[in-house]
Amino acid sequence: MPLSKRRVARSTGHGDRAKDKQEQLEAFTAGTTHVLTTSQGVQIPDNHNSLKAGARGPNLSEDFILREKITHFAHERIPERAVNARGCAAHGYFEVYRSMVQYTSAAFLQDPDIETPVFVRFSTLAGARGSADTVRDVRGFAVKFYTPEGNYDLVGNNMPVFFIQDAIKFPDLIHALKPEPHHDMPQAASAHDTFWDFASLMPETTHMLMWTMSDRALPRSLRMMEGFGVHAFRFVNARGSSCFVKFHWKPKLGVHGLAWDEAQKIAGKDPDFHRRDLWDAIESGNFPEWELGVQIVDAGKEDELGFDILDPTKLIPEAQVPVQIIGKLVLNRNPDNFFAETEQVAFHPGHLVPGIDFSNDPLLQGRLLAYTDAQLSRLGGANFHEIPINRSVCPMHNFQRDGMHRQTISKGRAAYEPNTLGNGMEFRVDGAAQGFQSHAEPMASPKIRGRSPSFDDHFSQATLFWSSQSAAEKEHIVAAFRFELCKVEVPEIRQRVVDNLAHVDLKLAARVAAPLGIQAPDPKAAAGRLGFREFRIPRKVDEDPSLRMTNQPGGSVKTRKIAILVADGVEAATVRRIQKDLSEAGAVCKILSSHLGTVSTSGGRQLVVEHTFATMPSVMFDAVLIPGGAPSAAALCGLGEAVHFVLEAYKHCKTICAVNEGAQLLGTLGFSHGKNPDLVAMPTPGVIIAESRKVLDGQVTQDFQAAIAQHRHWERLHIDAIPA
Ligand code: HDE
Repeated sequence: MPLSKRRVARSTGHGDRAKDKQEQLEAFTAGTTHVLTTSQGVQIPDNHNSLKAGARGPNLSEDFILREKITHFAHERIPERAVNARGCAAHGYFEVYRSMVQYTSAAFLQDPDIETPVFVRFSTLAGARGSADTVRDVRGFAVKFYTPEGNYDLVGNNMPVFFIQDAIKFPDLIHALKPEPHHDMPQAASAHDTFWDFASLMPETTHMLMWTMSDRALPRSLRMMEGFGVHAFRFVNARGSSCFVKFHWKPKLGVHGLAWDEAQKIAGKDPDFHRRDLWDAIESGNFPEWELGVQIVDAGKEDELGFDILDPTKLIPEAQVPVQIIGKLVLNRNPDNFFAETEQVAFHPGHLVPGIDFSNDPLLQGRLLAYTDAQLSRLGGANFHEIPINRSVCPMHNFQRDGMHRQTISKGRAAYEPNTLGNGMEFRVDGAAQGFQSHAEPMASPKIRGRSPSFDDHFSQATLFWSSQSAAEKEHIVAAFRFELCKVEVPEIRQRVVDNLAHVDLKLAARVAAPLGIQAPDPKAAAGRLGFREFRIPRKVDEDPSLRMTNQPGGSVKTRKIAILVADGVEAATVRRIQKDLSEAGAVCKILSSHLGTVSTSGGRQLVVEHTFATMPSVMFDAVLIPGGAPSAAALCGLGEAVHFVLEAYKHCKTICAVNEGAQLLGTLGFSHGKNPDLVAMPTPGVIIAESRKVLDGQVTQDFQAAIAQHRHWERLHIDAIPA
């Protein structure tokens, strides 16, 4: 794997140059060997037979080789994370584009020539470790920066807001969301009574519900989703001046979602869809990239935002405070071992470095309690910072000692400070100006168990999100609410949800309510029932284009997957031309047929088939090419799985290109083809019907690429009528 050629962040001070993270991990990495030994290093003579009293006799308890092997096996599992259990991760680096010295003293944000090693773990929130990747859910986006001043963790999500405002509600939220406790169903899904019961009684969830019911909850790829720090944090510069900062990760490949029907089918066909996609992209050298953006709000200016910056159910609209792009994250190496790295990595929003500090966001403050506890119970003791993936690359000195699984052999007799016996004053605390300085925010308020009235507006940003969506995205949100609520058995819960939604937008609520067998939505009933104030802070912006996923600039075919459907008699020249053009543009083309092996082309050659329709259905691809060749087209038209492939791709609004006779396969959709006047003409976005001579002069691939770069053609009509 290419090692970065540039300078890697290394430790400063103490004369103890730390290795970069990869070198550090290599010191703990073992390959396989042909000589088997016990864990004590004793060679094993026979790994197939246990020790017995005679060939047919009982086992002997002195068989320490058997006992060690079985005992270790019985202890191989650790508790999964209470939330965000399903995850995958990768190594990479971060580099800042320009010094941020004006705002923060954080060393890794100063020098554009320095690459800081990172380990990034993506996850779903609700599902268990073995659940499917493409469920409707928020995604975790946790980044560990191994900086020269210690580890900094930015433990965020792919949505900029959260369900609740105060940490004290987190266990309630998660208990409602997780499978119901009496029968442990459903897995990794919010579409059940307890979740919507809770949500309908907590109007502060409304803004986040709009996000989770949108296509943001169905990323096409982890490489194509944004990340957010969610809370306001503080930057603090060397002079001690502080400003608020919100963090954003912007994917270079754009932000794209799956169709809901597609996501559900993928969950069955390939539950590892997202982790496989990430792994394959990195293995093939298509390193995923994100840019780091910050929204900076000067101290004292936060009151001008129009909402409380400490409220984690609010975002700062980009139309109000633009995002400044300050650096780049590249993931360029897959882990060597899932358990050792991805499972044992321990994130904590309290892993800070000098120059970055917390805000008083009550959700963030509550998180600070939780993460160490989570690691203690998952990783079995207080020394989890010594696990290789969690070690800092800078030296670490303190007098914490001993405990389960301690690795470090600490020399000397003094395990306290101050001391004169531990090598003189080696462990003395340096002057007060060094090390992590908490921002000296003045505090003078009475203790109160309560919430600021500035947190009371639960709907205006939900309305902002709704108003900012394209027509197609609005359709998807309505359909998602309907899907979830049709699964809710208790009608009163369905009613409460739509009554709440009426505070977001009456038309939205009415459309959601239509198939639910309940009364028309009534905003007054919601307010009366829950006793919330019908309170809205006037918004400074009514729409924010950055909140929608469609119509964003910069789409590309890079790493997009294109299926080429073939049978005997396929016309190969167009296949080769389109394959070449698309591959040069960075797309991945695969030849599919009903069987593996080869098909014969119209020119009498053999074309290698890479996948079958059964093992790689259309939901695994972004676009479809149906080449010409009369025998091939006729064979595909007579093959149910090929016809279904095309119908399903059409239903999921994917780009389809049919050449010459290949267009016959579109017959069931009602398209016309020049040579077949019986078919009904119905031009539709993202469907290209072409003649082979135009393919060979390059025009078709240009159109095909432009259509694929649009991701999906959500505006396509009549898709509900497609039986796929
Ligand atoms: Fe977490 N969260 N969380 N969370 N969270 C955990 O920590 C918790 C919250 C997030 O890939 C746990 O090590 C509380 C917001 C991510 O390893 C646990 C509260 C955001 C991950 C925990 C929150 C997150 C976690 C489970 C409310 C987005 C996965 C195991 C006060 C900004 C990290 C663990 C990884 C994991 C607690 C709310 C993000 C139990 C109490 C808001 C990405 O400690």
